[in-house]
Amino acid sequence: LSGYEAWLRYDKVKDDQLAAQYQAWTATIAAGSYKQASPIASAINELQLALPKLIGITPQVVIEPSVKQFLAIGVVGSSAYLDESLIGPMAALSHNEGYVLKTITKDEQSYLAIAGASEQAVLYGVFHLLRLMAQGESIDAISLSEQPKYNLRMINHWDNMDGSIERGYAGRSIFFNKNELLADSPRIVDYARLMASIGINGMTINNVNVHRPETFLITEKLLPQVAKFAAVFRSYGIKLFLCVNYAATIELGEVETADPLDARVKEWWKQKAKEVYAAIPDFGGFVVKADSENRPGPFTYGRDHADGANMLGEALKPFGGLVFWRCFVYNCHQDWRDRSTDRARAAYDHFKPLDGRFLDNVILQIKNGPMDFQVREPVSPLFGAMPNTNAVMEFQITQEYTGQQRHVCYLIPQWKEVLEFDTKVKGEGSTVKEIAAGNIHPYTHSGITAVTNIGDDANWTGHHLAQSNLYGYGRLLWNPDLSSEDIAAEWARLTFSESAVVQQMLVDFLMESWSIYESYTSPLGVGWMVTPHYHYGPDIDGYEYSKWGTYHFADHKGIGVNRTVASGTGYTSQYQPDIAAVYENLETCPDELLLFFHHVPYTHVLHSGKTVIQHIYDTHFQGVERVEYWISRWQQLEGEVDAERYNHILGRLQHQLENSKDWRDIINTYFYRKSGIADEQGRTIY
Ligand code: BDP
Repeated sequence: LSGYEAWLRYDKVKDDQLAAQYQAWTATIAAGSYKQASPIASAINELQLALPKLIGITPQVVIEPSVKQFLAIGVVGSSAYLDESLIGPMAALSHNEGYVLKTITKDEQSYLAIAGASEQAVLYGVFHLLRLMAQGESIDAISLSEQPKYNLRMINHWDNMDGSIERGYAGRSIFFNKNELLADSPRIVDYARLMASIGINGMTINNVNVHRPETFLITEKLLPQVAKFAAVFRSYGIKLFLCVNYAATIELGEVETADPLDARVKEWWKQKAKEVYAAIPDFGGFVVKADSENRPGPFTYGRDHADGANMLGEALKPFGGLVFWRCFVYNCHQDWRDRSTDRARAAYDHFKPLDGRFLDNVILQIKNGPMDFQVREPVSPLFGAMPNTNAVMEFQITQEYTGQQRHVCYLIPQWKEVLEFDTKVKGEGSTVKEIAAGNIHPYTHSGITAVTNIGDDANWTGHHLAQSNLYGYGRLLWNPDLSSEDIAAEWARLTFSESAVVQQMLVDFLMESWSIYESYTSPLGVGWMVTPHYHYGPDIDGYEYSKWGTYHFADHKGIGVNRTVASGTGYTSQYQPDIAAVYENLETCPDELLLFFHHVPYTHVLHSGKTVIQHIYDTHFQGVERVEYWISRWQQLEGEVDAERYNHILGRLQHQLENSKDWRDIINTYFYRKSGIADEQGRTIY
């Protein structure tokens, strides 16, 4: 199989009894009247697509069912079957995206009700039902209700209009090619289906680095085409957003300045917003990368981020639009000889003083760590530090620094660690999970966003197993209390096969994969050591003497970045005192982040009992061995998984093995030569 259907395969139900049960409930669908191209229409399409595959029937869609057993779908209260008194008082239905699945018997008729608080919620309910069926769950006597934890559940694409994707590892853009918009591509609908099935409700389609061609997306030249994407998304409950160039006024040659306090600039954006909303009445808003990595911003005019963001916020406000203002702001032109500045501090130093100055429809978009999506980083101290400013957390699904979809790296456990982190900003229990839900500070808008990992490869994500990150991302945003294992198991079942052996193998492998990748790449939280710009494969000093601020400070005595208040950059002080104390102190700093916070000799003994140098050697040898082990486990599945996917994955695993050997040998050799300390076990180091 190509993998194109991803987790919406709807494999035939093999158990006859179950199939009969599903048929009885779904052969007739009471849907009332509904509009074409609405989420309800999408829900019905999905049922019509799925049921023939799952159970070999084509359902009948009716307004008034005369049969004794059926499926009733719709917004709560929209028909007699979905009356609130029958559904019962369900808290979920007080959330606009909440839904109920319930079997009801009334006047000699039995039906399975999928009642949503909105049309979009009904669509989510239908996907839920199909997920249950695809997993072989009984749907007799069902009674469940669901609502999402986060209101903003976003996906960011880093797609360029020439069709390339910044940090894309799965082919080219599905939205753009040669500066044209692929608005009629059938792939857009399938993509919207995949996203809606995991609850995504907002999406940017273009890169945060907005150059001239993409600036035209907000002009009359391209808006009609953009509106076509928005129409597809709308029918799946997804709002379309665009990334804009902060200096679009200049880029389009319409006003010669981008000063946010200049009346002409303000007026230009107000008109622009009008124009955009005329084309797309439910347009979501703008995402902006300003004064970051050579992108223009308000600094040029001596203004700050609040001035810049609010200027756009004001323009969008009359239409209910939002501004996501990214906090990935640091000096990327620093002089490496002057290492007194610390890139990790930058976001907090720039934004914290601005708390309370941003408009209500402005949301700060904060990367999960203070650096840049490394395999291991502490949680950004900025998240939760601004009680009076809306915020979303930004994750990276695309595996820029985690193996570029050639290596397996299941990221759900990493994101869960971030979400469970207790910032203590308002005492115990101030976890990232609750802050992002707006439960700690009374945000008007909050949630989670992430840079996605798809392209036009047949299987969407390059590596088949990388689909699990996309699936898991959506599931986690709906319910962050799901375990990483459960998400992996659900995904494996839906995507691969009902074989318990296959599922178990996939779950176990996925669960270990992040740790495996970490073990043969840069050690103990220090990060980087990758080929500059490309960010794949080992290059230990690749960034060490460059302007990007990403250093490890290895010399013949030791390694690590001293970020303490006592003798380092003072970064630790950006955390609440309790947490700062844990990181500040060598005794309490967790091993996995040791080199992020401290510079230590190679002979420093970790909590694990090993020296730093021996830890480096051991993990690097083990990492490669663990890849070998998982290849042998995968090979046991030959014949259990379709040949196409089996071979594709095997090929990628072998590539991962070769590359992990490079990492092992280059890292071990480097540290052996720097330190002159031999491996206790006398293994080969070059
Ligand atoms: C870095 C990427 C770069 C992005 C930047 C960003 O290397 O391509 O433009 O993040 O988030 O991780 O803006």
